[in-house]
Amino acid sequence: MKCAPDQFYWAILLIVLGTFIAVTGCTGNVSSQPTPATPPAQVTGSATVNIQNFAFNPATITISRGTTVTWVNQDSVNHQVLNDADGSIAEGVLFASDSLPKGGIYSFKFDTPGNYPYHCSIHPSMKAAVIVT
Ligand SMILES: [Cu+2]
Repeated sequence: MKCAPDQFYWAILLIVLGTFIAVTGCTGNVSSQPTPATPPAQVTGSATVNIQNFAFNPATITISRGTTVTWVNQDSVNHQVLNDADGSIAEGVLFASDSLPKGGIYSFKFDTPGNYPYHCSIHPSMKAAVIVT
């Protein structure tokens, strides 16, 4: 009778150990594999650039890739957003709005990191940039 409790505890201990080994044995293979480099989380947010007083506000906006930028024309004159010519990339090839009247909006989703200078084709002095990280 004195031995019974000890045997009981040993049995429990063996079951717990066995379960522990079984569980860690299964997951051990997974965790021992090299973890593939996970890309930065793709943020699918949104950002707004106001076009006001013949200027883009903010003039430089930094966003995560996957973010959609929406330009809103607050001026009473038309503006047109399009990417600058940059190396082999021609003006307006990456993104280009129509001529936006007051209240007009244009949205573009930036999926690739980089610097995207742009301007207003109607008023070339209006320059700004989107930086995608
Ligand atoms: Cu303009």
